[in-house]
Amino acid sequence: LQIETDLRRAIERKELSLAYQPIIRLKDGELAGFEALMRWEHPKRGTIPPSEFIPIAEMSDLIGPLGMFAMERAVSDLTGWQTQLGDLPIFTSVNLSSAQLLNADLYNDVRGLLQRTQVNPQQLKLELTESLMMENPEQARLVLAKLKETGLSLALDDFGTGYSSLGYLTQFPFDTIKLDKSLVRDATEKRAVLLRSVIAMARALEMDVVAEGVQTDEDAAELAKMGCHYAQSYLFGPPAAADAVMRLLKERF
Ligand code: G
Ligand code: G
Ligand code: MN
Ligand code: NA
Repeated sequence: LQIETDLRRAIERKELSLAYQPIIRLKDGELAGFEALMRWEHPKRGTIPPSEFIPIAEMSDLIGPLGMFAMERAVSDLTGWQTQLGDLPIFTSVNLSSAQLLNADLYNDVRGLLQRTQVNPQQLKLELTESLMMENPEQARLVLAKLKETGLSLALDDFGTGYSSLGYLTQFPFDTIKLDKSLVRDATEKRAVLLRSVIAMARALEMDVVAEGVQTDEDAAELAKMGCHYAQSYLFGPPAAADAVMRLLKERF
């Protein structure tokens, strides 16, 4: 596959970058952190979205190096911001493919990165969708537990979509759930009942809740009333490059 060959070279050719989307604390509207989203600027084909290249990486041996690139870049950007501005009360959330959980090196790679950079692990979250987690739940549980021992936290992404099951909330050591935008938008009365219940359940399990794709200030206020901790959506800001984030942080802190 040509695109696989191209992807293989993309890291060393510096065609990959991260875009950071703000995550807002609903209680006070303060910036709480960012989700790091990978971007690929292909020299001939222009910007290729992760929905196209992540599955290709997952089907080859590329997801490991790509995933570590994301984590390393996220940590170095965070370190860079804090070198300029001092310690910041923010976290960065990096996507981890469940295919990476099958990689025996993952835990050592992550631990090595944390030790090498001395980044505060409490400022790092890894977010996973469950799509491949159930292929080998024992392995997934084991690796996630070891990752948590390093002090970072784990978020269950895309909650409320086809794959997710309530069972995941107790079977795996997640600290946070991210409500998928399909569940959050167009909050009809019935959906509000559902949202309120899911948020209450998560809180009872001592998990933080992030609502994705919140469309209006009214919906944000409603979610805050329901006890939802955080929101991430275009309403609060699009994904932005690391240097733009630096300017944003300078204004806020
Ligand atoms: O960036 P965009 O808004 O198109 O994100 C689409 C999806 O791509 C995200 O929901 C996320 O699950 C996935 N994605 C983005 N960046 C990464 C990454 O670094 N690693 C993995 N595994 N998935 C990513
Ligand atoms: O990892 P995850 O699949 O949750 O990634 C979030 C995706 O949702 C990214 O592709 C991001 O660009 C997108 N996104 C972020 N905010 C909004 C929003 O307000 N509306 C919609 N439709 N998509 C959003
Ligand atoms: Mn995500
Ligand atoms: Na999501």
